[in-house]
Amino acid sequence: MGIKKRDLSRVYSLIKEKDSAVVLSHQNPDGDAIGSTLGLGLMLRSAGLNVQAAWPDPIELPLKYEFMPGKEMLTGPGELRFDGLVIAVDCANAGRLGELEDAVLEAPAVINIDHHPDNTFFGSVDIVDPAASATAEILYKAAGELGLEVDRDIAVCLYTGIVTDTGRFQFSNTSAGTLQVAAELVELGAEPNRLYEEVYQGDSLSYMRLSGELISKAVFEPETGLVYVFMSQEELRRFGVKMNETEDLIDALRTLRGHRIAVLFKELDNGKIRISLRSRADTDIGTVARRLGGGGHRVAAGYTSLKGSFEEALEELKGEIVAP
Ligand SMILES: [Mn+2]
Repeated sequence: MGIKKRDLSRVYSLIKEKDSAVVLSHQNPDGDAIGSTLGLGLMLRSAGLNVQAAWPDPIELPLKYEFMPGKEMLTGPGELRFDGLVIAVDCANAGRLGELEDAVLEAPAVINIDHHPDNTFFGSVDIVDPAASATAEILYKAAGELGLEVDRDIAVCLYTGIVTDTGRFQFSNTSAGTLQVAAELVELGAEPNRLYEEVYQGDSLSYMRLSGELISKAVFEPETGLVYVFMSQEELRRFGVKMNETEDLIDALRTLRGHRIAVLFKELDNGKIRISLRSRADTDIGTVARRLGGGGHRVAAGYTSLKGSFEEALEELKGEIVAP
């Protein structure tokens, strides 16, 4: 499933037609969501549109993404205007837009740009390419056809999106094409080492301590190949860490020899449990996440459990995972 030229030319016309745009992404945005939102926002702003950028509350940027260009476009939910162009990036479905969902679905023109294989095509125009490593990769490839230019700041945003969604070019979604796009972004001014220092050497000491605590209580089950840990609200409070700092926590579990699936159970502030799943290339956990009401990619997926406790959520997950 590639991107259709006809869809790109529809988006091109909409950009020409409108004088304002709101670019939105999903709750708890990761590097690709943030990089795609700000990168596309900057492209549209250079093309002369008035741009607002947002995701569901809390809108504040995680510390390690504070350096991102374009963050001045971020706007609180109450001030967003949905009468111009509305573009959702990196959102598999409208539900991922949280409290912004209704306004988006009622907007006259919604463009949905994404790379999740389970995207629900909720836009008036859908630019969806599951073969792309990141939404940022789609944006870079589509920019020319959309009449948008990529300058240094935009390259920084898009490169950050690709680096984070590919696990620094090491996950199975990294293709030769991904590396070619990354190379072009570096030529445009994205500096790999500087971005590495910002994103991957940007943890707070409290986060590092929390990470150590969680690793020390991680459980490995050789029979199922599961390695998992539960992170509670009490731990976040005790270590003084915000939820939006914990995006990479699951990666700490993935270095274990012999594991098949890494699982992080996070207690949300409303008491529900959010489950992040990562697998090695031969195990499809996207299907598991969809059966449990969530979604994602083959090797990176997630869902929010309807169970009331970690123990029940763990049993529920085990029931869906077939032993190797
Ligand atoms: Mn993404």
